[in-house]
Amino acid sequence: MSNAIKYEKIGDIAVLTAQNPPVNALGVDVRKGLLAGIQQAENDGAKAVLIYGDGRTYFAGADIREFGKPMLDPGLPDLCNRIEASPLIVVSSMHGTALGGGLEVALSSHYRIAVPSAKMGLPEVHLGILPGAGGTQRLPRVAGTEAALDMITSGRPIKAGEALEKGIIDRVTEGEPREIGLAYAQELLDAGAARRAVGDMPAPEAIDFDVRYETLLKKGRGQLSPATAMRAVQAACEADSFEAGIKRERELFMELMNSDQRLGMVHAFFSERAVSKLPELKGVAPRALADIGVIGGGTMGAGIATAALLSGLSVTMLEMTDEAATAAKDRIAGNLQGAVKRGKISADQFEALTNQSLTLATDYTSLANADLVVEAVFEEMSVKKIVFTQLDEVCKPGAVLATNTSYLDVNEIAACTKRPEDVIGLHFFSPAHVMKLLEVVVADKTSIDVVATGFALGKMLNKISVRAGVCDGFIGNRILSTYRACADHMILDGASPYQIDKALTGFGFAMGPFAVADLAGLDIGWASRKRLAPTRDARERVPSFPDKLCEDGHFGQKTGKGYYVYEAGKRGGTPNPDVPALIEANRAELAITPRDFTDAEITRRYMCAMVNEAAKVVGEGIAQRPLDVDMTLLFGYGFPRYRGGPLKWADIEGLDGILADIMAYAKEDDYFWQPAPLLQQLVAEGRTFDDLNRENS
Ligand code: 3H9
Repeated sequence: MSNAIKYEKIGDIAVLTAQNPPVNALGVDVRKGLLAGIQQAENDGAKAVLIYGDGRTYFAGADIREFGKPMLDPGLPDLCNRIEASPLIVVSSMHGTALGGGLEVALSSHYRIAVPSAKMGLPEVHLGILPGAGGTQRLPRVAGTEAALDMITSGRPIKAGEALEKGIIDRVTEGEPREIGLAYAQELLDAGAARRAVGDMPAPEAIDFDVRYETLLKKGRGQLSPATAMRAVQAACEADSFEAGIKRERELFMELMNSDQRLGMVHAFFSERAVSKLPELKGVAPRALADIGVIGGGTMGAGIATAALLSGLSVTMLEMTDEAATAAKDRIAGNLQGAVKRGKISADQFEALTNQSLTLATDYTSLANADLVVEAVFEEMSVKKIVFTQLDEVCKPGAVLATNTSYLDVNEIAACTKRPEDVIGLHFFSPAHVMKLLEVVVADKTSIDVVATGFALGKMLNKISVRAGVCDGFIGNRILSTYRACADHMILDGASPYQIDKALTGFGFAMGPFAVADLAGLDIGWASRKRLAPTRDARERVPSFPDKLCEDGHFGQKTGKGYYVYEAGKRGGTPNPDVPALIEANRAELAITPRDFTDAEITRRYMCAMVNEAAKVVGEGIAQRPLDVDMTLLFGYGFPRYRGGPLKWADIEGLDGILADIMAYAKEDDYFWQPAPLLQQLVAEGRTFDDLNRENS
């Protein structure tokens, strides 16, 4: 028997206990142990088998680290079939998270019981695959086609109570999984209950699968796993036999397992967890966080305050005047009302958060007791310096002083205080109570426990926190300005903003760069261009059409007009008919004869620009690892998760081809297309960005 499964016989019941912390993943040792355990139970004369997990959970699924490696016997599908075929009564008792292969083992058992807090689901689509151990065949047989499709294509787990209602489990009982499982198994034996194999149940009812397939593909913006998983459920309904359905599931599973999308999504799964685990923070205790100050109650400050309140922190909101403070409170209350609507907080909690946890202030001395203050005032160095000078005067020793700047030099801000070691950048993304990304910007003198505190705050606020070094735009906005510049160059040379947006949503981005610019506000880029103008290299190609839009007062969605025209009450916009003339005028000024671009060329150039700048960001140490860039783009910039991030995409695409294209583009513009030294080095050494991830995690 393997160490991962403990075998005992208690009366007529053989007990198989999974002992594979932290989540009892179904790695090869667990699979071997389960197989041997079933065999031994049958040899020992047991009448029933109980399967449950030690520690925090029943099996949380197949061991994702085994993906892409040669499959070691016994495979999970065979194991599930073997469990189901056992002549003994097999009972699974679930707690924690019975996910993926875990739920598939439970569905192969003949009876299922769970504690009320247990959650269960088939989240495989989020890893770019589909349930591959009978889940697409067995779940619709117990829950019906629609319920199964919903769970399988969304990957959303459900609670035990709902699983009971849907017929996925037989009983929900308070208690320890071992005790309730043993009692249930004994009760079944005492009642002379029959073995009950889900595979023997009738096939579920068919629906119009072709229509559903198209809907799923469209909804997934090119993500294949939900639509392909649906085809496997279709086989459960339409195949000649259960075995034929399982065979079809296997074919589709292998198709996805061998896809680039699986590589991208598994990279995203592990990177999401690795990103905040910095080697330098091991053993460093963060400073205490209970009271937070926020300066500035505009959209950003109100969003940060909302996120802090929702995570249980007390917030003092500092504004310039009573009226501005009241407006800030209204914004926060509006955000919190959204949380009430979504069922995240109750009406009573809303009252407590807005009237007890939130304090309004117009005087800096109100921040004297704050453990951390984050400013979200106007993006202008002189304004930031005034704020930090005042904070330096009033804040208690040890308070963390944070700036939410998106571009400015955090070293310069820190230098205007007498405690630069306490100063850090916390770059939130708008709306800050919704967007998952937080860039923790570490300045030259920031002390390590302040960095740890930045990450601790990110965790409390349920953010994906990424460490960034100081440079113009840090990780995300620096890369954004490069790929946006590439898009602008393509427009000067003949493409339209609408073709570019379409090509990039076709690639899987949530929005194209021009729709994003309209959403963020065109004035932001305008201010940044003006700021950089004095130091700009004469060789840089800078278009004038974006400035013209701003000069005419068109800042995007907030003014109703930008690259698109927005009508009140309507989602999205339609192309602004004034924009082509602005672009043509700009081309005429520069004596450019426009040419045609294919969508493929647009995407390739855009991605090459993104990867090249990302490689510079890693090479210069602004991001410590390629995965930090990938998570920044995924959680803050709408990069398609199924592609893993720009540097994972680059690895999959082939770094040598990308470098060759950059060199070819450099023949037209050798200032913009300067190849990143790190990219050149990796190509020369035949290594990948993922090699760097492995070396630095
Ligand atoms: C599948 O089952 C395929 C089958 O249909 C067919 C096969 C033929 N494997 O998230 P946490 C690690 S696909 C390996 O921080 P939490 C995780 O990386 C699978 N490792 O904890 C982390 O490691 P580290 C379907 C795994 O409490 C540590 O465990 N199942 C796996 O916040 C703790 O994880 C899923 O997709 C795994 N399956 O959340 C479930 N799971 O400490 C994926 C976790 O080194 N897992 N690890 O960073 C989850 O959703 C969450 O981990 C879970 C716990 C909710 C379970």
